[in-house]
Amino acid sequence: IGSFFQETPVLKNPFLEDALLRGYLRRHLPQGVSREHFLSDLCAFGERVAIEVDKWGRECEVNPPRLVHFDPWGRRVDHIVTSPAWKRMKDLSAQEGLVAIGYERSFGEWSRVYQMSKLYIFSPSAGLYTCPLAMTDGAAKVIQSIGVSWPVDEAFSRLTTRQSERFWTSGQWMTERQGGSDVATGTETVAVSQTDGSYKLHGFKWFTSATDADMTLTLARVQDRTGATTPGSRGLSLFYAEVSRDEDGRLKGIEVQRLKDKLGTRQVPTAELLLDGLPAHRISEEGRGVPCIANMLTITRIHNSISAAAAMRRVVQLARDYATRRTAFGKLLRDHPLHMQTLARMEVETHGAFLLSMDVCRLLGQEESGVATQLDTHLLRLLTPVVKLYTGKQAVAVVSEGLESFGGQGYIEDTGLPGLLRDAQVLSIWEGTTNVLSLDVLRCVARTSGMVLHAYFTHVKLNKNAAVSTLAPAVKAVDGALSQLQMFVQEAATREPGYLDLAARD
Ligand code: MFK
Ligand code: FAD
Repeated sequence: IGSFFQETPVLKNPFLEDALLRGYLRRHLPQGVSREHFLSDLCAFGERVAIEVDKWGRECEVNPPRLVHFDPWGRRVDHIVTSPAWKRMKDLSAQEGLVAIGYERSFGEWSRVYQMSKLYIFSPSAGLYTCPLAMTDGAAKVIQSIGVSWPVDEAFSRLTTRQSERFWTSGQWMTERQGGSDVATGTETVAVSQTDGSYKLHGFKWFTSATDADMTLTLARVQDRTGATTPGSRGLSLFYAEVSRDEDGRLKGIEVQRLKDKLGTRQVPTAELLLDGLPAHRISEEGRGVPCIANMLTITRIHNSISAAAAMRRVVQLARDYATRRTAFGKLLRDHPLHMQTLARMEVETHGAFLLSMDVCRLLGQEESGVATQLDTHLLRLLTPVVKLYTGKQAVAVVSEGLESFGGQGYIEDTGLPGLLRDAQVLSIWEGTTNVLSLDVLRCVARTSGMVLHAYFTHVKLNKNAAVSTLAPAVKAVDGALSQLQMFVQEAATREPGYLDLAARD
């Protein structure tokens, strides 16, 4: 049986362990009482994540949601049964203000940086509860931007509350069978107006995530008196609907066809829904559904980027810890220059992803608190699709490399590591694929007659020195790893003539 058992990698307080996050906050946050509150809250939350929440996240993965179509007596109920850990994540999210902080704005223009720092710490341990939180945040943003009034005022207060018993999450039902990227052509769902001014929706939504949500925002085409609808984007309006049950326990106007069997994100219920007279309220002007839901896309894409950076950070943190515990060829992994070079490269990617994502959060906070310049607003518009598409791709590459740094154990399910890779793979697909986001970059360049690019180059010029000092630690880390590597190659060459030629060729 043998007597050796490998020490496992240990998750320590992800705030205290993250010199990059702490350094960023130290450099940017203005001095004052709130800064201390901000940092001590992050530290306490980091402790909670490491000790308590991480286990719940794992439970969400091993105890995924399931769909119960019928009750024991044959009545249709369509219950999505989720794990106790998933429900605990909901309560925790409210109590920790993971959506609320962005709307309370107690930290003025820094509120989004505060909120996203918490989500960054939370995300890799969250059992993907960050998915409903992203959509909840996006829905609150849409409601706020159209002006809060009946019937969505109550919804807004529930989406942004810290009281767990009142807290609601929202879905975002856009994708239909014909098109998830091209919703303008792909949306067949129709809205039939009712005498009281409300609507009933009829259609089929092909992907709806976190379908245990309390409400949703969704797109549909309003039918005129003859039953005709307007095709294309101009025919789409935005609707608000609550997910509720009648007195017999049946979902009102919804049938859950099935839950998707997915590569990853298994913690999240993702359903196919038949909308069969779902009661709804139109909340955009008729035909303005797409530009209205674009506010939601901005928020969810920023959340996506933070999740991507956080996944990279987590795998690097664990791999670094493991390198101090695992021995190969007579020394710890951390003493192998080649292994350190691999970790250094992952670290540099993570730095880049983090800094770009956090800067976009900073711009969002500035815009929302009314202190953004025109340049900042243009930058936010340009960088949102860029950061989402770039970090989505990076996360897959870095997490995959991260798994390899645990050797065979990186491939073993109950280490929790494979789940990180599965969940990273979706980051470039949902909320707009890479190509679709590239086209969004061109869209915003065209719509602003190039002003977004002008803003970008002005920003780069203004921040050249700041960028150099921010990147300095990363450059130093790479330099260190490279000189270690050089020593290693030289050592090998003395031991084995001819090795140098081979290494140079590589
Ligand atoms: C851990 C984090 C997790 C996050 C949660 C994940 C849960 C999963 C949720 C999902 O995946 S939800 C589904 C997400 N779906 C998408 O992201 C759709 C991808 N497709 C696009 O992004 C298309 O570009 C889009 C449907 C938005 C528009 O395509 P069109 O029909 O070709 O748009 P068009 O005609 O160029 O623009 C229509 C209007 O929208 C224009 O406004 P105007 O009419 O006023 O001129 C555009 O300017 C506006 N618009 C489009 N994209 C915009 C935008 N406005 C602001 N920002 C944008 N990004
Ligand atoms: P398509 O649009 O058919 O795209 C197929 C390929 O074509 C892609 O590679 C795309 O990049 C490329 N492509 C498309 N158009 C162009 C173009 N003009 N130029 C170049 N290339 C192009 N949707 C929701 O609405 N709500 C949800 O809650 C939700 N949850 C999801 C959960 C999961 C786990 C997944 C995987 C998806 C979820 N989606 C959800 C759907 C997701 O948003 C869509 O799958 C995504 O937007 C792509 O749409 P599609 O699947 O129709 O692919």
